[in-house]
Amino acid sequence: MPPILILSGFEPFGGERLNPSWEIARRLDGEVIGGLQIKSVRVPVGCAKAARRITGAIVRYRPRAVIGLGEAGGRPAISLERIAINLADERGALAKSGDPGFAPVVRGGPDAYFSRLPLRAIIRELDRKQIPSSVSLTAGAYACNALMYAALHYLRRKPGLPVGFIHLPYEARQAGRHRNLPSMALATMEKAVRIAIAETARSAS
Ligand code: PCA
Repeated sequence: MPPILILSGFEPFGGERLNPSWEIARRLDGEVIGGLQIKSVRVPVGCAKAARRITGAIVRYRPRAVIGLGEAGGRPAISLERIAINLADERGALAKSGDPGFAPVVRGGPDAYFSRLPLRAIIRELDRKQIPSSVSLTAGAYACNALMYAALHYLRRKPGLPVGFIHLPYEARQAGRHRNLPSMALATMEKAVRIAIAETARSAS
C-alpha cells in the first residue's frame, strides 16, 4: 500500500447545497498521485468537530501528508493558506458582533502555526497552468482554521510531514445564489488541487 495523503473536505453549510471542497475531495478518493494514495475525509462544519475529525483521521490513517480543503465564498482565486491561529470562533460571534472572543482551538497551544505545504512550488505550477491563485494570510477563525491548526498541532513533532490548507471559491453551480461574487468551475479547482497534491507529494518524498 502506498503512503496516505489525507484530503479533507467540508460538508455544505450556510444554506448551500454543496461544498466544493468535499466535491473535489470525494472525486479524488483512492487515487494515487505522486506516489501517495488519497484518503478523503468528510468533515462537519464546526471548530471543535472539525479539529476532532481531522485528528482522528490522522491517528487512524497515519498519513505522509495532510491537505485540508474548504470553501471561502467570495474569494476570487485558489487561496493557499499560510497561517492557522489558535482561535476558535465557534458560534460565529465574529460575524454577529465583530468579536470572536478568546476560545482557543487547542488550550495551551501556540498562537499560530505556519503551513507546511510547498506554497511556492504550488503557485508556480498553478501560474503555469493559468489557474488564478494567491497566498492568504488568514484562514479565518472558523472550522477551516480550526482544522488546519489542529492538524499542524497534532503533527508538530513531525516537521518534515507536509500539512496545510487550501480555500476554494464558490463553485459555478453556487453562483446563482451569489450573483455578484466570483466563482470557479469545479474542473478548474480539481486541476488546482491535483497540482497541489503532486507538489506536496514531491516535497514529502
Ligand atoms: N468553509 C468554512 C467552514 C467550512 C468551509 O468549507 C471556513 O472557511 O471556516
